[in-house]
Amino acid sequence: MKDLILVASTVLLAGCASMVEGPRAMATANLRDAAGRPAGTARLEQVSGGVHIVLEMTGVPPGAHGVHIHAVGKCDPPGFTTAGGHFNPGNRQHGTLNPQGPHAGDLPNITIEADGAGRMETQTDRVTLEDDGTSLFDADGSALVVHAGPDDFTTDPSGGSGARIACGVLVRQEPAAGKPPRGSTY
Ligand SMILES: [Cu+2]
Repeated sequence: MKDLILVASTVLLAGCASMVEGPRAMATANLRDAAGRPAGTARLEQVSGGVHIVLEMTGVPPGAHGVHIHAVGKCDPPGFTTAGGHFNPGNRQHGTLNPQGPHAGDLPNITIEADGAGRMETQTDRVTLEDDGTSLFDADGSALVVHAGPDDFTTDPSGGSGARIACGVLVRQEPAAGKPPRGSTY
């Protein structure tokens, strides 16, 4: 039994050692609706091969809603036009189904259930949280915007997704020293 415990703890230690990496760039956005009420939170994390994004919303009309990263880190209600157009350093057209697309900031729709809550999780290799040409932390920052209707992933410039109903400025989060990576249980 003692041997078994020794083996088990050795395996655990090896597991920990393999998870020790440099701090990963992280960001969050606290979204508010046009009336200024909290509407949800987005968490972004730089991972190998892209940026992992989790968007959780509450108090939003049910149905599918377009979600994009917009080019300017400003969310002035009620129209949120200060967030600018879609984040598009590659000067493409809108839409992952558009042959001339997509914008770097194009993301999947979020589906909101009857209770007004919804969750969208995705990963994109078209943006980074690092210091490079596709960084979301460029000179004027970036914002996450949710629209009134679904994005058709084709129609330039915003997929026919209608008015902007929620917006959150992306804010850098410094990973706490020694904080275990996402998904770790200890
Ligand atoms: Cu948009």
